[in-house]
Amino acid sequence: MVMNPLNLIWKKPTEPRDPSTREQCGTGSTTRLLLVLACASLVVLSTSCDAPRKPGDSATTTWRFAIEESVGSVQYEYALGFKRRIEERTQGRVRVEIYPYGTLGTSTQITEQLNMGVVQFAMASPGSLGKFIPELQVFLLHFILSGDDRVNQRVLSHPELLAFFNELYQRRGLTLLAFYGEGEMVWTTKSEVRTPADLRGVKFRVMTSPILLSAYGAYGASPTPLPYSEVYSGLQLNMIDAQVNPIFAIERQKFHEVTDWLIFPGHSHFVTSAAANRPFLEKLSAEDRGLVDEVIRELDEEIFEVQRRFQYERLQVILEQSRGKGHPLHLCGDMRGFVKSLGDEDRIALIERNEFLHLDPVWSESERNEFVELSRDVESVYLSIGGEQAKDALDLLRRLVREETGTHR
Ligand code: 6CS
Repeated sequence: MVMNPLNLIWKKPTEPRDPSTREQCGTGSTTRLLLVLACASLVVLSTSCDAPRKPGDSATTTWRFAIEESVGSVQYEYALGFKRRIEERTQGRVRVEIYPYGTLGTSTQITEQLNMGVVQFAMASPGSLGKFIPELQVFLLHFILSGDDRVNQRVLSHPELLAFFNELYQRRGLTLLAFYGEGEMVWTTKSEVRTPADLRGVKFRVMTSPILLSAYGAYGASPTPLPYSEVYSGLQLNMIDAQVNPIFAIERQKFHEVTDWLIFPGHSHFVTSAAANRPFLEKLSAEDRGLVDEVIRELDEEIFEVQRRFQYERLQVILEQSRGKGHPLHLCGDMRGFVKSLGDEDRIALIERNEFLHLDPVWSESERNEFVELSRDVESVYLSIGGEQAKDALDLLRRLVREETGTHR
């Protein structure tokens, strides 16, 4: 294997100095050494498992799939769906091993490993991969995607969008397989937020992409990049005051235990991508390549339904847990998009039969508009730091949202 340390823009690892540099710098020299050793052993294993097969040979090949989330997450369900189908359809000739978050390092380190071929498949979210493919940060702009999840699903799986971004992935030694949504982004905070004035000075944890710093900076907050694994303790120790993630992630990571408010700004959706190591994919047989494409196509609808079910189920868990522990969460904001995205039965159960759901206050249109106005300035930041094709990416995304809004399939 060629050790080609990312033709991503790569920084020499240094010791962490402050929380804002941690994700890029890794988690300290000992951990880094352990990670390198772990990766090296994966490479050795990978070489021995992937020896060419002769007729009648029963040797199996292992494909490694790293995800940025823990067991029980949307990404885990996606990787599991991939694993089940691939193993079944190759009758065991190919084994898929899933590496949940924490087993191979931070999101940035997972991307490095994908680029080097240590893992063959991985999830790569714009919030972290956007540092290396700046155009991807278009998905981090607020009030850009539709409030309707089905529209977003059609946009994210649109062949034109995939072809546009795949070119950018390919330049980085990766192949883009799919984009998909993981749900509306929700804030958990320690105090009530109704207008940007309430965010002044709030240490708001964001993923590491520069545009997120601008987006939350524009609202008056003090954005603080931190790896996912450090968010809970950061909130607990008051190093940060707030964070943003979809409902299922808040429940999985238990952020609701260390915050008091659950706020629905209705401003963005969590978008991620499934990607493969480019040379690995190019060397696959036509049969296996076709199989990967077939499975990825099937997962588009399956993962949409999974994330939709998780929205309701996990919000219910959060509400019950916070009530049961005598730590009732306050809810506020604008839940229209969130509610619209639920399945019919879940919507009725959430709104009509839910004794725990009290959205108070509901943001007024003018309160919400204050955020909309401030987010406009971030667009020009994106155009200046979003890479050579930032404008093309933004125009394309806007056009597809417009077109798909009028389409019913
Ligand atoms: O906030 C984060 O860092 C993470 N959030 C989700 C929902 N997925 C992966 C990502 O690293």
